[in-house]
Amino acid sequence: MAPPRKVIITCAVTGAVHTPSMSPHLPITPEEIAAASVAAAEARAAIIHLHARDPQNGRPSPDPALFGRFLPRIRDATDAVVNITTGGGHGMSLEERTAAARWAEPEMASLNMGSMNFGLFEMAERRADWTHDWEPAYLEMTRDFIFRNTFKDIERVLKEIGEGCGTRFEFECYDVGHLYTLAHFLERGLVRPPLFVQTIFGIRGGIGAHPEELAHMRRTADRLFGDGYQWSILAAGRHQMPFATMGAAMGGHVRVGLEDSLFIGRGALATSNAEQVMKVRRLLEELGLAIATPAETRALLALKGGDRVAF
Ligand code: KMH
Ligand code: ZN
Repeated sequence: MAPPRKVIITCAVTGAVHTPSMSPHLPITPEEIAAASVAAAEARAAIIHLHARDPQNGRPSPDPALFGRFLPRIRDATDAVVNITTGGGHGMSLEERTAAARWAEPEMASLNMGSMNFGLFEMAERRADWTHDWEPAYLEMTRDFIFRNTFKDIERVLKEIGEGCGTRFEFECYDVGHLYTLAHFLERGLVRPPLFVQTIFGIRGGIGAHPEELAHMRRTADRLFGDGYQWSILAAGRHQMPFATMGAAMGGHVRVGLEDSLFIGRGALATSNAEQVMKVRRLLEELGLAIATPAETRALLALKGGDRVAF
């Protein structure tokens, strides 16, 4: 019998989409982000996708000094692959968004493959009580906000962080056009296989969380990248676990974490990132799949190794 396929679990522990009033379990301080990451890795997440937040008020922060307070702790306590955002938080400049990755030279960084609307304002409509004034303002401003990722921006990240730091990317593709943009950079020789393609469903402004879109993104990526890519799936909010399950059954890797959904079930907040990792792991194992270790993940994605980072 053939051995089971190895599935990479990425855990995105805090992000820049949710705000502190939405869940008491969202990691905020460097200590909380480090502890959440270590627990997620112990639950068998092979990749930890990281943003930082201002420890005083929980606002997304690009400050490399904050990353510097949790990255060494994660490195010392786990073998997980560290993946640093270059998407940052809404309203940050590209310079700010890339500062932490340029400083840390991680094995992986995210790279968002197109400019788009990225609406978070519906989350502001759903609640009246906020701990911090910045929270409703941050969500509301996305009615009139373009998440900027031009060809020039993408090329700059590829050069500065890819070529410059030996970092490889989680290519964040929120719609079909983003796959074609990635294919364009492949044709120009600015990215090389194996590509780690993170297909994202259910962001307001991106492709919807419908099974037919999952199949469409898969078919298009297959056509454009053939066997030169590893496919991963993330879906926002309540779609997180159903899409992880469907995507894994179709041959994909999965991403979970409180960046993408605050919930563990219908109406029930997840009490930790590790709880979501354990849940998706159970689902994968029930499907007869195996969980990729960090070493297997490094081999699948051709990463430089955890000993070749700058933090
Ligand atoms: N928040 C996710 C939908 C990034 O960090 O570059 C996408 C994301 C962006 O993870
Ligand atoms: Zn992110």
